[in-house]
Amino acid sequence: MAKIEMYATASCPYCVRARTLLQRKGVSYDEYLVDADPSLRPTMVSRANGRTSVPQIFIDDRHIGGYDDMAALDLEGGLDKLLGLNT
Ligand SMILES: N[C@@H](CCC(=O)N[C@@H](CS)C(=O)NCC(=O)O)C(=O)O
Repeated sequence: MAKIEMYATASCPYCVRARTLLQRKGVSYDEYLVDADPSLRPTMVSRANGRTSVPQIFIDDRHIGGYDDMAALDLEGGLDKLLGLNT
């Protein structure tokens, strides 16, 4: 099972979309809420190569990007492979 991490805020629309996509895939993920704990934000920005928007998503420590990046990867057929799904 891939290790999936998402930095997010509780209610941002792109975070909601990212949660929905990951839930639709049936995978579990660790979520770090940077609005609840702002001390997480510098780590997010560093790991995301300077990107400051939420969400920022990582699969097995590989930076995927935001929701749009993850959705594009899904459309290309690459997301399931990274998630370890056999479809
Ligand atoms: N294209 C990005 C857009 C993300 C985005 O605009 N997130 C907003 C919150 S919903 C944000 O973080 N805005 C503040 C910023 O860009 O620093 C994605 O798909 O994740």
